[in-house]
Amino acid sequence: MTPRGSTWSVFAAQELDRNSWRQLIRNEIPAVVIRGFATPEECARLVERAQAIGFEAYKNVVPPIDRIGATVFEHNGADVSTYFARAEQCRAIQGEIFAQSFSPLERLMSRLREATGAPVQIAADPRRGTYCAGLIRRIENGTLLHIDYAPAEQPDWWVAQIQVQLAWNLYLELDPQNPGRTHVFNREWVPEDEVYKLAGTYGYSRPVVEGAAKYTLRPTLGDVYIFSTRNYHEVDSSGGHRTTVTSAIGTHPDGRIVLWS
Ligand SMILES: O=C(O)CCC(=O)C(=O)O
Ligand SMILES: [Fe+2]
Repeated sequence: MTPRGSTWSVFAAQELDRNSWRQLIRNEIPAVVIRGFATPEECARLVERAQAIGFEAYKNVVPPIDRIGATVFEHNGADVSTYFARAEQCRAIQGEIFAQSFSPLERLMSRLREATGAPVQIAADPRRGTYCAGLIRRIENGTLLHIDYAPAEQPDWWVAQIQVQLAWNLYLELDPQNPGRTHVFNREWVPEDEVYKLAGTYGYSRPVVEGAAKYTLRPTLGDVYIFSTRNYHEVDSSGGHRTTVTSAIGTHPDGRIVLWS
């Protein structure tokens, strides 16, 4: 049953093509999927290479999340130039890992070009430098209920110009019994929601999604899921390792699609 007020016409991820992309951008569907994006061997190889380099924990995040890469999230506020210095190092590390396995980032960008016909680029601020896109991440203890939306969280950054913000996640390593589901609510962040923000955390309190329709994604190995991260969402704890490659995707007003982490 479709709860009242839902803007989604279906509660399943649609295979990526020009039509599903347009529907996703308009928040008419909860997610798109690219099945068979990577082989189990490619996934295992990338995880092995990432593990050899070593994960680090996000700063000040509870429950803990491990990652390889730089995030704008960890440099919110005045810390913009530190991010761009880190982004450069992270591109080098990422280049090394991808060279020894495969580049999900290049593959994703070409799939988006094919599907949308739009130019797809790594986000670059003409004044400050190029963003890093493509985090390798382990969310194993779940997340708080949250959004990822630059106009709300990084209003002074170049990426805050984007209109729609999405995320792609390629699931590289999952516990088959308990892969850690992702719940996406049909409820977009608005500025008035800041009263629901849980002080000192990145999370929001439950009442913000009261009455909202929910789509639940049970991740599958080697598949990419893309959803709008302006919609409130949360991840369950998983039974074992839960490793992804991920970045933000934004639609720029000039028609470009840009990626960053
Ligand atoms: O790992 C996932 O399934 C989604 C994580 C998340 O919150 C995001 O990609 O924005
Ligand atoms: Fe998120």
